[in-house]
Amino acid sequence: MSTQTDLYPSRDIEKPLLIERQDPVLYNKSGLGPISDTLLRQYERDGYLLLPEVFSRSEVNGFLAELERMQQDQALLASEAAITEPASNALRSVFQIHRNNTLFSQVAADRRIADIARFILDDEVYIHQSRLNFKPGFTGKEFYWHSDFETWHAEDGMPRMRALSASILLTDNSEFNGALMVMPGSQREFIGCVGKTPEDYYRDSLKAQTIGTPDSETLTRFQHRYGLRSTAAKAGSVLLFDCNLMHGSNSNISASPRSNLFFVYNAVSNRVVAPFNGNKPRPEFLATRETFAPLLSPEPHKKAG
Ligand code: 6CS
Ligand code: FE
Repeated sequence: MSTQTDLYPSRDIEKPLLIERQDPVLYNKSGLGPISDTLLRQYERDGYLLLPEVFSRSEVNGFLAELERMQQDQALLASEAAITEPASNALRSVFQIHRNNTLFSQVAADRRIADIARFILDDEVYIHQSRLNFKPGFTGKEFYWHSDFETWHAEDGMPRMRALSASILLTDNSEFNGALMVMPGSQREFIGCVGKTPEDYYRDSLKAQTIGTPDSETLTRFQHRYGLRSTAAKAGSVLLFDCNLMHGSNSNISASPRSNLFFVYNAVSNRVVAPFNGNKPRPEFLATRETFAPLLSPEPHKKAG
């Protein structure tokens, strides 16, 4: 167990907990960011922001070509970073694409996203986790309701809520193919979840998660309090969302894949420590620890002096 005080206890608790967030959502409130203050305040209020068509059609086509190449890459498919669906051999996710793939490592550092992450978190950033989610037509299964931070805190030792995810849509995400659903505003409360983490739980959780997901009673209260929203959008759009936003997505029984890139930006001051669930750390392909390196930022826009 980490020697740091645990502000957000979960897993090894007797009943579900509700804890008020102890950290800002928007760390830099100067209003002088790479996007408008209105959008930043919307992010602060809702815990997410959808930026339509940030990447062009031709950029997206390049990403899709790379995705298809990866699906044929036998060495990659045999590696631990490739996760298949729970009941089939269909590819569900490939992790650590910011290190294993030249094109996607460039996307991770692309200033259209990284600059916003640096501003919101008011720090230099590094990639805590990256993945390509395929959610293929017919076979792509759901992601149950969860807060990412709950897992990164308990299983990876991320101390504070000072991280955000950017999901880059490679296909149109719609109501039919399992677009992400969110509870706007839910980032302001942390739900401690009951259930001890089994060792090497990631082998199961990356296919279908149960431990670290909230109980139905608390989720019901959350849905009544915050409501549900779909984040359906066109390919090339970017969804930014806070690490503690409650979210999930349905199975894809349509014929159209829902494929997205996913990069987690964490503040360098918020590097992971020992996991708060007391288990050994998860492997590097899921959570950057040994290979920590700040993303190169050209000319820092940071505070003067
Ligand atoms: O275990 C994890 O780190 C991952 N699991 C989920 C369901 N979402 C966030 C993260 O990629
Ligand atoms: Fe998630």
